[in-house]
Amino acid sequence: MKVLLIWPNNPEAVLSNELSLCEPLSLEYVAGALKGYHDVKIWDLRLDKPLSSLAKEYEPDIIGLALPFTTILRFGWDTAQEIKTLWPKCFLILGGHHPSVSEGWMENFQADFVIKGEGGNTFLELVNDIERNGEKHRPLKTKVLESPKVIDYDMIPKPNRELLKHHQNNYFHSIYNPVSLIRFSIGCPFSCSFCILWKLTDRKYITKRFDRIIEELSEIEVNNMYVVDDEAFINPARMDNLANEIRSAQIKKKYHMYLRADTAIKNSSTIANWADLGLDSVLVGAESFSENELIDYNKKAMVSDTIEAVKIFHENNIKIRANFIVRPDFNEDDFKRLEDTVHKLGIDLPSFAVLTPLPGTDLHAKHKHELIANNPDLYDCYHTLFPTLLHLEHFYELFSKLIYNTSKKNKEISNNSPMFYFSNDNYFEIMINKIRDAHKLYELI
Ligand code: B12
Ligand code: SF4
Repeated sequence: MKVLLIWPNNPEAVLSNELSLCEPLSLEYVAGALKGYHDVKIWDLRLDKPLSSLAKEYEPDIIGLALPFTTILRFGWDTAQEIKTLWPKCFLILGGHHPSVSEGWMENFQADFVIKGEGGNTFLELVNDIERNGEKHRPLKTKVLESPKVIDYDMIPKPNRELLKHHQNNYFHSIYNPVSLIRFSIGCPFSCSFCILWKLTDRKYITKRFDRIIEELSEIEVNNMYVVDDEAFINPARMDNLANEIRSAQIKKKYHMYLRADTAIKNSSTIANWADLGLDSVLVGAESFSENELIDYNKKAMVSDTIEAVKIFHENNIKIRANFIVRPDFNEDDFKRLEDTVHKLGIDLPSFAVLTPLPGTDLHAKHKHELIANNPDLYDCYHTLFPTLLHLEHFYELFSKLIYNTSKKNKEISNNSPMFYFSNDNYFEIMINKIRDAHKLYELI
């Protein structure tokens, strides 16, 4: 069967394609499961021609459309409509993070199937069934298929990165240009109230075999690796062994990874080992400088952990991006305090997320009836869905100033200390303006 996998574009995203544009690893995983059985093409609408041009030369049997974020839904609806118009006989199958965790706003799609969870194997079975049964396999209304939960990484076929090799130099993230994405593990044993990731594996930490990791790393040509594990260093002994394996395979790359501050301070020798291997920067969820807020988020960490972790990272020449939560009940003093503390800490790039009840989280379950808007566009952590203490316009003014004042601009930085994350000053300013004007979005609702 001819299978087309589509990654949609969100031209209005606050974190725009000019600031970060990553390879659709999810679709490479789905394509990996189909490899050798079906003829697959991946179409990245952020880089490739519009679907109307593709339709002139290509007639797929089945289309898989990714819905990776809640914020993509509005453009996802438009893309699904276009697919139905261009290829009316095609089977349309949806998958990705949003439909895996939520039914919210999904009724607007006229898809044949929705696959929840890790997609590859279930997608392959479905494509095989459609090949066998043809039109008879089309359900009268959208049918939802639930993939079995991952309990062992060996269940998941290797991603097929060959299909997007022609774009490999177009994908970048912050200072990592070009970049390639990889997973060493899935899952996290913690259970922060604002986070969904631990629920996807029922708090299990599921690891990929070393030989599979080495094989993938050896095949990837680009030097910069963005490791998209939920918490990469949960098992430090394993990470030390992995570092040794990568060293013996003589693979030399730079790594950007996610981890908790307390993991770093408890395992400073593992961090030093990875720094030696090429760990160049980390993203740490600092969240707050209030112990009570950390308890409220069920973070199971202390404020002092962040302070100590910054020292460990800097001793090892690892750049640190730390994320802080901006609460809707912030007053002017809270914004000022957060700005001052972030300056004092010496974080290379602070980033800020408005407390967001992402679909499927405990936070969402607890507060879903209190939200001030019912608009998927706003689930990007740059907008509030909770009522704010300050007037909305003032809240966004202070929020945009906080980001602006704490982020170094490229023009202020010498050549040997390149900018981290906001890789382009002009698009950074556009982003700041979008946040400052965000209060206007609520008038449209
Ligand atoms: C890397 C990443 C990014 C990258 C971009 C990724 C990309 N390729 O473009 C960057 C940094 C740019 C980014 C940005 C954002 N991100 Co992000 N990101 C991730 C992260 C860490 C990894 C994604 C990934 O590659 N996973 C690995 C793949 C293999 O897993 P998967 O996506 O779940 O795919 C599997 C299944 O879902 C399924 N599947 C997926 N697609 C399809 C399609 C079909 C047809 C089928 C059948 C199955 C299927 O099969 C796949 C393979 O098994 C995830 C967290 C996570 N652990 O997933 C957050 C995550 C997806 N991001 C999130 C968010 C909120 C955002 C932002 C909206 C907010 C922000 N402030 O950063 C922006 C949006 C940017 C934009 N322009 O629209 C949330 C999404 C929550 C939600 N409900 O929307 C997540 C889950 C993190 C979180 N906070 O919980 N992100
Ligand atoms: S925020 Fe980080 S530590 Fe907390 S549950 Fe999610 S992945 Fe784990």
